[in-house]
Amino acid sequence: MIQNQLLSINILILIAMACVYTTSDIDAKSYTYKKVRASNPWARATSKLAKTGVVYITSIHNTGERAVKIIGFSTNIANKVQLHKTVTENNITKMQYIKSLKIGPGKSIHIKPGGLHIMLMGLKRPLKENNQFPLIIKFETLGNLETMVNVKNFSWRQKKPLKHKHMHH
Ligand SMILES: [Cu+2]
Repeated sequence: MIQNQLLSINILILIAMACVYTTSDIDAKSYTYKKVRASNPWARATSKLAKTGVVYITSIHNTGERAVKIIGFSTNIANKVQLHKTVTENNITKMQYIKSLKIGPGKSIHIKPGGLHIMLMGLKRPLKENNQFPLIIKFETLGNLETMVNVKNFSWRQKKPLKHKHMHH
């Protein structure tokens, strides 16, 4: 009886350790303000002379019952920040400026490679791997969601960053 209990406690500890390991391993942080949650803001590392940079946010989720509207971004690392969409027309790929973006109640948007991106223009310093910088997401009426962006070394040639196997329990 006592042995059984000890055994189950051991298993619980193992499960708890596995959870801590997997969550810290992904290094994806979430930032919440009122009814909006931004998960995993990250930027691609740039060269020393780069004047532009790109930020992605894996998801921005609206947990509320009303639509919210993103009306802009701000950061202290660049002179200007804009939301862009990559569009291909007649074999020409262009970037389109998206002035505002609505997120319906219970819905999410994804700012990820190949679709939307947040463009940093007039970079004040290069984006170095493993560094962080602040990025504010401005919402109409709601206010500002403050996040920290992780700079990652991501090249288009390499496939998706390696992911460790997820533990099921
Ligand atoms: Cu762009």
